[in-house]
Amino acid sequence: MKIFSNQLHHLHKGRQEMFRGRLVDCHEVPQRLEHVLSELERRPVGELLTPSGDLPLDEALLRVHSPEYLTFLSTAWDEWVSLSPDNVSRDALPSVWPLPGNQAFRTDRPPLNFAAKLGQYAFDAGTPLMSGSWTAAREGAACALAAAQAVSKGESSAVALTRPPGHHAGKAYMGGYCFLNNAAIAAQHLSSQGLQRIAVMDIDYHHGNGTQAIFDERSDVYTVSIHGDPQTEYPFFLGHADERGTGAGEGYNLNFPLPKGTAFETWYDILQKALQVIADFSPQALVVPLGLDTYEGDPISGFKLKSVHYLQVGRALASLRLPTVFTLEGGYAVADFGRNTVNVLEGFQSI
Ligand code: Q9C
Ligand code: ZN
Repeated sequence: MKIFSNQLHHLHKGRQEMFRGRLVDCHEVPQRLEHVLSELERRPVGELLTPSGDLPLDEALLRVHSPEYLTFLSTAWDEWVSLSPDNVSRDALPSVWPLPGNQAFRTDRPPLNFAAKLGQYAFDAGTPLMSGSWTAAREGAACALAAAQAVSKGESSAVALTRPPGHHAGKAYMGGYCFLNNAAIAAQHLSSQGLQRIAVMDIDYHHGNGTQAIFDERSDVYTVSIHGDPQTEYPFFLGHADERGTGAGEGYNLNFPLPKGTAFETWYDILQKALQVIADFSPQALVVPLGLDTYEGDPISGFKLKSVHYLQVGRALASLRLPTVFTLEGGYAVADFGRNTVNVLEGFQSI
């Protein structure tokens, strides 16, 4: 198993996020990844690598994200600082949005104001953009691309230790601590290399809205997600069971919303069901957006999985016997994050 990471993830270190009505310290912190790396030193489950510098990253990003959005991300920090020199020590957070639907705000006249642009490209106020966000997100995406490339060249599995995470990011929007959709970049790379059926099994606590939306109209990438019911859980506005895909993609998305408070036994039954659906699709490869915020100790989530259960989760994923790419998503019980992550990988490797 090849494991890709990059120390440049440290460049993304948001200060505060809007959370339950006030600004709180960010949950998505650099130490998360350091805990995974030190656990991997204790329990090596694969070969630790840094993505090579000559990956076709720009093409890979443009196959998933819009050019306007990528230009926005790559210039946002400079634009923010150009508004006021004081902004150097402040993160950018959106505060105004063009509410969609019959409210009829215009989106045909792209704003020049930076706060308005941020509202155009971000769907929440929980995702601070700071000086290093673009570089860190880009290098994280490079890990996802490198992992997908390794698998498409014959490696049986590869892991991208991505930070910031990615599964909430859409074609042209950021949110949920995510900027670039690493799992979609990996899946799209496998598709571009000629695979005709790819499955995505998202096991983060939160619905993988970005990945679902990116592949919504496609029948060659089957997106499946198990998550907290969006009626009560973030991201609220997507992730219901009746979302089965659109047009040619109809029948190729499946959501399993579960109530907050769900414990392992119920969650695991649903995982088995989801994996059977994936097996019936007979995919040629699997992408797993791996969130560990299903953990009982997670400060912002509501499932009740225990550390030991993640070994079993890894074994269940491996039972599909598919070439597999993991991307790292949520998980905010920072001190236990390394153990939980490596438990999945060790369980996966034991099959
Ligand atoms: N402002 C991932 O696990 N919570 N993202 C915001 C409302 C956002 C989680 C609360 C949770 C995002 C990758
Ligand atoms: Zn999550």
